[in-house]
Amino acid sequence: GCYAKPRQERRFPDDFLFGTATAAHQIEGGYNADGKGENIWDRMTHTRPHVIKDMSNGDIAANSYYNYKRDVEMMRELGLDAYRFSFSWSRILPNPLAPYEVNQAGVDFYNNYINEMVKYNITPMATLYHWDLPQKLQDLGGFLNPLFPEWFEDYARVVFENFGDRVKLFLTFNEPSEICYEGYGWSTKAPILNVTDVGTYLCAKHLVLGHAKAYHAYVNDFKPTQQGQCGITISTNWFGPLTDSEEDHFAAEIKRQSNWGLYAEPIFSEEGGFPKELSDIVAEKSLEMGYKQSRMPEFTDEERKLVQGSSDFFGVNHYTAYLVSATEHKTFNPVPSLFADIDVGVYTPPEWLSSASRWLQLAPDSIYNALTFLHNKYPNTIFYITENGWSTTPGAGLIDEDRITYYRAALNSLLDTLEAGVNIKGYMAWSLMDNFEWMEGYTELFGLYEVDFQSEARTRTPRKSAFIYKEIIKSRVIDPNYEPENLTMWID
Ligand code: GBH
Repeated sequence: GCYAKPRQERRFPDDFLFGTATAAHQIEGGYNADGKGENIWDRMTHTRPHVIKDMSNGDIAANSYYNYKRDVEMMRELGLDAYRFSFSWSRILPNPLAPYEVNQAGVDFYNNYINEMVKYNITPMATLYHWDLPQKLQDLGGFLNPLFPEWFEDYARVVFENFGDRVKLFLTFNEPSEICYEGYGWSTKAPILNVTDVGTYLCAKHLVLGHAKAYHAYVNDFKPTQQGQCGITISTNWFGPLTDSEEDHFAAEIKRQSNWGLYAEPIFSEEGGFPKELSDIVAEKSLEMGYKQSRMPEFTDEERKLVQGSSDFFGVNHYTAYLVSATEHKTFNPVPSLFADIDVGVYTPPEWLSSASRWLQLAPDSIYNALTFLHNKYPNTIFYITENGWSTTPGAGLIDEDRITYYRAALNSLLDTLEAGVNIKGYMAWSLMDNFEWMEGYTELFGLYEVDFQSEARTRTPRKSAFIYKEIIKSRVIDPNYEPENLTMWID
């Protein structure tokens, strides 16, 4: 293909942060170690193991709870500037309703992890919530309980208090749409509630309020001394029109509003609140169906103001693109539901290179398309790409040419985007190592390092892509011809 164009003259800035990303439940294991409480993934995988493709779980995963020194050694091997990881809420607060009862062993674990990074000049970027809600909060309704924003603020304060002296880049939530749509409005993430009519919309409101409360807690009570930044990560794949028709352009816009606008608009737009056209559609369809009010809740003026502008930067998880049609490629959706509300079809051209994941193809220029769009919509915003990566199947081995093709194409698209004047300060590759891929268990692997899940030690071995990424980080240039001499790793 023509994806990786030789553009050796183009350099990444010296202060650009290259990193990798992981999430607590996907790597840590130690699911009941040293006082950790139960979370929604523990509960779901233990009581309904068949919902996971290979009936696996995150009980041990890559065992990073015990292997964190090796993890940091891998970061040093790659020469990373930064590392994105997440805190496990239930490891820090086994009783999340009693935020003064901190589990010291959990805090010690994150202190050790962070200290080890900082010792080697690796900038920690920490997510407060990457999908592992304490089960007790789920028993009370989780994100659908109007008290959720307060619970989240209490937890956020504990995190800022304990780690904010060393962590200067905080993210409140990872991927609101996957939390709200997949977990509450559908059934492809815990807690698989499948409340299709209102689940996504109610969750969205409480999530952005929780984000805003945590943000203001940081700005008012921690930022003055800690001097860091607090943002949110939203999964922002590109949705373009299938044809140039007006209908397809509108379909793509509605798809964007329902996929990431629901969470980005209230925080980053001038007007605040949920996206306009989508709100109108949901309100109209709700009334038609006999609901007393829109299935999408309103914000009070006070709430709207609290949320508007509540982010120092925009974290983008970007993987791929889809083409959207007003008429073609529609699939069955329950009525009412978010997908029935928007009523559009989504298409992936078969010529795009495919990964091991059904939803992940190499779409040309997708970073450029998504990030220039976001930049035009929300001018003066600082962006970080907080995830981007490629999956292979177990047994595919260490020579991962497709992953290399993907990373080179993505990073070339990122250079195009920087040249277009978009302020992107860093890039985190997903993932440092193979890990528990949620509903897919261990059947789709995203690691630059392979993890041997059969070995007790969970031995980590660099794939070829690790050497390519290392060379890009070091040289700040994408050399399409670079080949490692062998697959022996070293620390520079
Ligand atoms: C990220 O989610 C997550 O943050 C991370 O934890 C995860 O390991 C990583 O990416 C790799 O998946 O089309 O119905 O099959 C990516 C989010 C995952 C959202 C797939 C859309 C489509 C499901 N995307 N999902 S479907």
